[in-house]
Amino acid sequence: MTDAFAHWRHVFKLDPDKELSDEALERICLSGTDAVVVGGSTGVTFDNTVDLLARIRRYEVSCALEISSREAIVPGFDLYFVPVALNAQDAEWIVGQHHQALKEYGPLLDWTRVAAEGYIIMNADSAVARLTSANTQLDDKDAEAYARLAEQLFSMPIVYLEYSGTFGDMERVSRIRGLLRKARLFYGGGIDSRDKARQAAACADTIVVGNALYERLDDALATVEAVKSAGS
Ligand code: 1GP
Repeated sequence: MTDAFAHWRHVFKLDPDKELSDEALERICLSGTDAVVVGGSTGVTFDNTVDLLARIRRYEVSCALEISSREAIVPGFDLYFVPVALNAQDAEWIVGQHHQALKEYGPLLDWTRVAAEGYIIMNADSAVARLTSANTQLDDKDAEAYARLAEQLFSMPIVYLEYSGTFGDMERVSRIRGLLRKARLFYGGGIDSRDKARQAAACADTIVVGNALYERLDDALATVEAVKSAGS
């Protein structure tokens, strides 16, 4: 497994199923973010993933693929994140898809570029929650138990608190970070301003900015500087 993400503080997540102009992509890739992650819950195909990778490769920024569909595993990324939806009620998204993918690609995989992400899905109203039938009715103890399960039982290098589409409970984010010893805490959801970026960066190791890129590009780009100036 790789730990190339060990010092990332800020990440932009790009959805291959959404349109982005060349100019916007250039601003994103030259923004100073630590990495660009390509991923999405629906409509991700081999073709739209290859297209986006080729466009990102014009720049030097690190580029990871978060594998969401086994039809869309594209070679040529620096890193591959494999999400495991810990609170999914549909086992397809815990081990099912992964099992099928490894049946097909297992012998070809370069494991030095792969890292598992233990996802804890918090927003019932998000595409990922619907897709995985996630049980999002989690109290603090539930969320903490999932974080321990990811880190201690499964030795996952990343715990990902996914509030996709809504800004989360920063106290909870902070508490979970406090109990992790080795795993890195990724936080994503609703970061669309400098202020929210700063708040989230104070509570998580790495913050992920997604939707705002498509809705409020200037504000989304400003999150990079907000995180860098907040330090580590
Ligand atoms: C989505 O966690 C990321 O997977 C980012 O969430 O799109 O709400 O920024 P947003």
